Amino acid sequence: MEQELIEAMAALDEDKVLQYTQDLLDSGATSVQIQSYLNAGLQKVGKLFENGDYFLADLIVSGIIYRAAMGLFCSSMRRAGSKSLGRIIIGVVENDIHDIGKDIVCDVLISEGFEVIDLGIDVGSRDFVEAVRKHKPDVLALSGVMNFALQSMSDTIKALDKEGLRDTVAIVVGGSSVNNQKAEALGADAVADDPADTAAFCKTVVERKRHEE
Ligand code: B12
Repeated sequence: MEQELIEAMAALDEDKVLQYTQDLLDSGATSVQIQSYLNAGLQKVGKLFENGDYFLADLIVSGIIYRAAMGLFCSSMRRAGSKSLGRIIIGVVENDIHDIGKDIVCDVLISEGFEVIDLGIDVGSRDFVEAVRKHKPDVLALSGVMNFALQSMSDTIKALDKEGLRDTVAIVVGGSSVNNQKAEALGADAVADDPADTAAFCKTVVERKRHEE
């Protein structure tokens, strides 16, 4: 059924994507597994777009279908009531509007018990700086998918440095624009492509801070 889900996502067949996602959930597949199949389908959509077989409208539809499928299991991840583990600010960096990955990271962090302040998409360095100054988060999470997102991430980290705020917050970067090497060059504290890794990093930061207090 995995391959069928990948192909249905690539073919932008919403009914089938929802049906296979539900079938996989019923048969005990984890949300992480299902996400990996949906992502593989999106990789194919990206390739079809690159080759000129798909157009912008198809990318838009792929995003809508992906979110609909995620809706089948993400809502159950939300956790209410318990005390916040720590505060995270997250946003998609300037000029980039791809927010599906960022939203998955948000859902996982919230389900793990963090307070998440989501600044949304196309967030400029000045807005990140103001948000860090105002909310004093434990972690700032920067998301970027486009190649040029690296420049926006770099601008944001430099702006925090200039304002004397860089050392007040741990920075994790993610999204398909970054890897370990690029994150190091940016001056980020960590890179993660897996939302669970992000949550683990945030927990380490918060525990270390509590220890030092
Ligand atoms: C859906 C989609 C769109 C949708 C986005 C809808 C939305 N609301 O997000 C729309 C239609 C808006 C869109 C627009 C464009 N897109 Co587009 N899009 C895609 C597509 C098909 C899927 C992206 C996606 O959502 N992937 C799934 C998510 C779950 O993956 P993810 O973002 O990487 O997130 C995961 C991890 O990276 C990580 N993560 C993400 N964020 C963070 C943050 C932190 C802190 C951490 C720790 C982890 C983390 O966790 C997530 C879960 O595992 C990709 C193709 C592809 N295969 O990636 C092209 C793609 C990204 N798009 C592309 C392009 C070119 C464009 C446009 C320029 C098209 C155009 N001509 O206008 C515009 C750009 C608009 C802009 N300025 O941003 C190119 C990018 C090329 C590049 N690398 O620079 C791609 C690769 C397609 C291609 N092969 O050509 N797109």
